[in-house]
Amino acid sequence: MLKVEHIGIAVKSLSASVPLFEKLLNTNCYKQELVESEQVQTAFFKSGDTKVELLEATGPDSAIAKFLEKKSEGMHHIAFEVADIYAEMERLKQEGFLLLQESPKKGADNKLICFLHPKSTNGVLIEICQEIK
Ligand code: CMX
Repeated sequence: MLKVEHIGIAVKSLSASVPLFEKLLNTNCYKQELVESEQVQTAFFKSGDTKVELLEATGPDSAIAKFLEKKSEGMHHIAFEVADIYAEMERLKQEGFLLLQESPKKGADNKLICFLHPKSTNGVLIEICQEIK
């Protein structure tokens, strides 16, 4: 895997958390994006070579709504950039990790993404992602 592409943080309210993270990181949110398929509104910040993604649920069936119900606000996932998501998914499958998608899906920030179930990764939700060229 090439690098930590972003860290996802579940929040109850972007309108409250965006200003807080702007203060914390001392940089402006550079993009907000709705990902309808995931029922999330996202807000992105740059931190050096990586990013922070804040995630607010837009519907009750969103993974973020369920996460907030069970665990409250906090770190939701770590996303690693990969050079070839198809090859990496195959490798991870062969290694016994539990992939949540059979094939990559379109995520925020112009990426193909795939998640690994936290039960197979020591309780941490892992995303792998590759920029769509
Ligand atoms: N990190 C760590 N553990 C998590 C987790 C997370 N983000 N989300 C759920 N879990 C844990 C639950 O607490 C639960 O643990 P226990 O069994 O110990 O109570 C377990 O995983 C539940 O697993 P489940 O019953 O199979 O499924 P859930 O309905 O809770 O869904 C998951 C969990 C990871 C399968 C689901 O959230 C998912 O498919 N996530 C991928 C998609 C996603 O997260 N989209 C939002 C972000 C999109 C974006 O970045 O743009």
